Amino acid sequence: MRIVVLAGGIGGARFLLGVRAHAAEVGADITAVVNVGDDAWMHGVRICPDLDSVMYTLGGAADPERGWGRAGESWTVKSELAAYGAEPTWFGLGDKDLATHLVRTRMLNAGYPLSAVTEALCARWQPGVRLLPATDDRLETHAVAELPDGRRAVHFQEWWVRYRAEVPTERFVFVGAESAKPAPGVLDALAGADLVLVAPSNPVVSIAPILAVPGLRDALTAAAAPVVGVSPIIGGAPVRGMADKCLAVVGVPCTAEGVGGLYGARAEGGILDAYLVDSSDEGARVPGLAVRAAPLWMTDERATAAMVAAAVDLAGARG
Ligand code: FO1
Repeated sequence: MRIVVLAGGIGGARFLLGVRAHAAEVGADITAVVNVGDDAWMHGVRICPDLDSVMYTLGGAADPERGWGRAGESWTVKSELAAYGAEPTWFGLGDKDLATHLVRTRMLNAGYPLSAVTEALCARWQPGVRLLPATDDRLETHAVAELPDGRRAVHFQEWWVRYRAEVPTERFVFVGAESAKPAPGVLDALAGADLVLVAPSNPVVSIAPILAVPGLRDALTAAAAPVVGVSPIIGGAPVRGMADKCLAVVGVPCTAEGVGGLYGARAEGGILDAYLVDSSDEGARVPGLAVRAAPLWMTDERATAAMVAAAVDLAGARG
């Protein structure tokens, strides 16, 4: 069985732990198509937060509380940079994490595409799933917001980390999306999938930038496989992160139904065939979608694997 997962960072990584556990039981292989909209150049290195969160989490090296960066991290370089007044001082660049960015930057500068760089980094971490960036091209999420120095576009990382999404924000722009191409393997993975899962990631700044890659959304809607979404909102609140603030920017209610409606039913021009909501959202309805309630708290790998089994079952039931 071939499972393809569209995923962002922290929530996507936790979800993929469960997908991997479920796949081990049923003998499936997994391809994760991961968001690159968070990616940024900082201090001269290329940082890929969502790819790294997935790689470190599945490689057993992620800091469990933060969900990003490495366990047992130190911040010597960060404090030395600050001593020089080298901006951005607001970004948490860890010493161990920096090695990943240095290797990535050296390979990118040598001409390797991001997908090849990711494969090389994964040789060390052995995540147990194939990790593909949504695109090898530059696609960055920027936010148009009212900042202390006026209204302007700011990179997602600054919006998210420096301003904590607490500035009046007009919209998100996926810079470079119009000329980006799906990374090698992405379209084939979608075409050959037996099941596609949309992880409980931030629908606005993690899933939408994946779908913004020209050709990717069409490949998803044309896929023979059932497409099942997992709600990132439980009882009207995001499980973690700031999906509520992101949904407000695009005018979507912060509810399981709101996100289901944002994704939409494939039969009606959307991307999903079915949608898993938390037990507390039992009774949620999304036009054109088969909706089922199941416990969605990813408290541990077993709980998440049970979620995945429910999604697989729902996909089959739909078929
Ligand atoms: N998130 C923060 O809230 N503060 C940070 O200082 C921070 C540093 C950081 C460094 C490397 C990395 O891969 C991720 C990092 N993140 C940080 C998370 C990052 O902002 C992600 O884009 C968000 O978590 C959204 O997925």
